[in-house]
Amino acid sequence: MIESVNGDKPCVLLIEPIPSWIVDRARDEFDLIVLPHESERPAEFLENTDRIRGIAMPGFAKVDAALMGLMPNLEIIACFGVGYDGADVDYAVQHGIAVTNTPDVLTDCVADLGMALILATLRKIVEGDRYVRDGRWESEGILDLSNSPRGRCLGIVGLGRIGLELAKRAEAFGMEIAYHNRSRRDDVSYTYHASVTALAEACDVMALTCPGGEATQNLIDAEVLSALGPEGYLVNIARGSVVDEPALVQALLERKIAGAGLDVFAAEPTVPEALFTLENVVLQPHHASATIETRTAMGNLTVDNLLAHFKGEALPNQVA
Ligand code: 8YV
Repeated sequence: MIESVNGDKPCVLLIEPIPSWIVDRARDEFDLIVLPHESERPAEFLENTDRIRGIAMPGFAKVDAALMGLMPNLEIIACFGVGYDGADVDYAVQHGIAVTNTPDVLTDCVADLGMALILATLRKIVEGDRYVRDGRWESEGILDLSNSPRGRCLGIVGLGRIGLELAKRAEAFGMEIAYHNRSRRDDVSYTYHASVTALAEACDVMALTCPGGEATQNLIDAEVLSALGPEGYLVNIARGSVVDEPALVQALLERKIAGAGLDVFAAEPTVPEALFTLENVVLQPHHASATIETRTAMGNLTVDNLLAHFKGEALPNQVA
């Protein structure tokens, strides 16, 4: 929807979904153009693109060179999320457009959901819930036994802020921690593996907490999944793009891995239908940061970054 033109305030394109109360706050501060994610760009929008000086967007929304090219006066892209892989950062840098994100405020909630997915898959929590609701406990007796996280190795791909918090939670459940990063960290004592395949061979549960984007596209492929093996679980709270999704579906269908907990997918909100019938898969609708508290903090930080820019102040969270 194109809102009223208010010449006094900087014009900002806001790409949904962003919580309504954050949109309200943004409306107080900016002359807003609000568009749903992936919507057709209406003619009315195209007539107004030269007014746009800022964009507020979920980090995964596609803001490519073609879209930015329609906005000759664009100065800043404020991503609502820690990831900013949806924005063409190279184009932004070349054109002097600043890029910001919302780190830290979501770390705990994302790590919480990562741990929840580890527990949900290993302990068959969702499967058990379905078993009770379907009356199978009464008709078929006890559910198959589940697996304890205790003593199992969690292999973290991308030991950054979220990975470290996930490691802390997993340690509290008695898990050993190993990780893969581009280089070894000297501030942790966790076991380092120089490749994802070596990590997959060594761990029982592989959790993805690395950034999306070209550098990690299809990092987890058929070879890595086969190294994870029939007793291994995959948990993805990073980006769908990090996993070769057809290879993952095949590995799950053929029981080449034991199960998966997935919050993110290659073509959200479309999820491969083959996964819907699998008992050993727990699915979430990209919900890791989706608490009222965290999304509010993320939204406020997004607006704060835009405000700082338009006031000529240092940006709280500039990434490019
Ligand atoms: C959000 C995210 O789901 O931080 C990220 O990179 O993917 C998430 O926190 C998203 O940005 C909000 O829609």
